[in-house]
Amino acid sequence: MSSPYVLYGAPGSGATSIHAALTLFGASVMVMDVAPWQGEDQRAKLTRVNPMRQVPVLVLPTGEVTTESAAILIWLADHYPSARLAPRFGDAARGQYLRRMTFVAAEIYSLYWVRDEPSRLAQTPEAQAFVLDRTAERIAECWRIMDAQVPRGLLYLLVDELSVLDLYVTVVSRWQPRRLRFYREAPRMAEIVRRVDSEPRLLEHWQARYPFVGAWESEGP
Ligand SMILES: N[C@@H](CCC(=O)N[C@@H](CS)C(=O)NCC(=O)O)C(=O)O
Repeated sequence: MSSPYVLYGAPGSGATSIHAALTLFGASVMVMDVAPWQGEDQRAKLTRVNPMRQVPVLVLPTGEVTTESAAILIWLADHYPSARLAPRFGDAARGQYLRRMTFVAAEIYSLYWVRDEPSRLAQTPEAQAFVLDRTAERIAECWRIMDAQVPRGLLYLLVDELSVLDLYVTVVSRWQPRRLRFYREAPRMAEIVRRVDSEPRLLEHWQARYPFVGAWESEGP
């Protein structure tokens, strides 16, 4: 039997979308619950595998260490072509797929470096509140722009089939400023993420790693 994937990341982190993909592939995975946003002790647990001391980190069965959520999802979808979780090279939707995966990582996910710890860029509580407010507005603008690019009536973001982009957006859209704001800003994507929330093959995974209770289907700063 081959070694399992080793996935670093606490429930609700970016690792949740990768774990969802691995679940759909039927791959075996060992999870290391590390929450680097909780402080130095947690970050120290990542130094060996990721000099950025962030999650997700995925250690492949070969021992190779991979980081960067979008790259991991793209790599995995290509590695398991029979699961059909991404347009293949040469498919019409491949360009838009790569564009949007990169957009989520670069324009939205990267803002959580400061949102998770606003003191990294702002000293006073007032300045920190300002940073949270401005980044929430920026995230809302990004979702609006992305929503306008989704053709009406599609079952999922790219075509009528689930892809890793849907898993990625479903998880990132649960973070602050959370889903109620997301639903308002991105009504087309709202229907799609709800469809992914209730994907039968993932219900157990969501329940274990990002349960449908608590704050995420609400509004936050
Ligand atoms: N560019 C990275 C960003 C990863 C990231 O920001 N992860 C968050 C958790 S969801 C984290 O580790 N935050 C702790 C920190 O930045 O110190 C990726 O796309 O994987």
